[in-house]
Amino acid sequence: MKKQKFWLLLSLVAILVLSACGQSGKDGADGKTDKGTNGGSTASLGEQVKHEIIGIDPGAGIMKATAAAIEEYGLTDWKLIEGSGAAMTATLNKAIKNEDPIIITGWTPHWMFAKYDLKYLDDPKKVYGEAEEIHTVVRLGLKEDHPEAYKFLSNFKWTSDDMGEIMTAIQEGQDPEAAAKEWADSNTEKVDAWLEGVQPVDGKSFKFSYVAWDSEIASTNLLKVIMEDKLGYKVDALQVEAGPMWTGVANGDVDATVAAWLPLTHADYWDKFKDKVEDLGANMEGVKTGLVVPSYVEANSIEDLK
Ligand code: PBE
Repeated sequence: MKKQKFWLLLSLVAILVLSACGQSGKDGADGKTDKGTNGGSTASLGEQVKHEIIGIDPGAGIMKATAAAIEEYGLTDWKLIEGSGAAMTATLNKAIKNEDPIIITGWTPHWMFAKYDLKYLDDPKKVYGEAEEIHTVVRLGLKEDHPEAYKFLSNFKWTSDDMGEIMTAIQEGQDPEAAAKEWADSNTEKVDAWLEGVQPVDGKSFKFSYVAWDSEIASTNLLKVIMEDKLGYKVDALQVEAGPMWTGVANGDVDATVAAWLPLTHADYWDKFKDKVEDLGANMEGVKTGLVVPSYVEANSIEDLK
């Protein structure tokens, strides 16, 4: 009888110990307690984000660059998820609220760098290029047909801080045109410099093409309100995908775009259309694209994703 009790007790202890081990093993594996914020995490960053990079619209140059990065850094398990700029920032916002790891395709200027604590992953192979700029690209014949707009667009040049002010106002809920108007009203010195020597017109029509990237929503709306309020144009801002944005200018349906990222991001479009458009040069310098993560994510380089 005594012997039986001993064995019963021993097996009870064994069951308790085993189930406790099983429990802690589970915690480590299901990823719920692993935020990838510090050591001690068992799941790799890749496992935690299911080897997904959150991308944007498929026509964006950054999607092509990211496909090249996956190839060049040997990230064979990784997938690039298509979506849109708005879907990407919504996913980012949710991840940051939960302090979950996430990897997105990002770019500067963008309001997300002011709102969240983010970092670019280093790109030692320079897959995302180096000195990137945003160019103003116009249709052939614009100088003859719209000399005033041509001159104004040739003068247009601003900084990422300028653009950031409009982007942030829009992100905080202001209507894009209203945010652009407010910026133009409080930056008259800059606006007047772009308008120098440009004669107003009498209700001529003008068409921009752009993509619904937050940066381009800001720039295109700014030019629309200035050309309408100060120069008397009737401006149409056509929101399309990146391919049609370039095609429209190349075939003359559209007068101009201020959303051409060169030399790298839109290199494909440029190679295809360079003989059918006129490049008025950079309207902004020092812009950037790449893979971006919240700063609490441990990785610092694209190479760390392998
Ligand atoms: N972007 C913003 C665009 C250009 C502007 C970086 C998302 C692109 O990748 O084509």
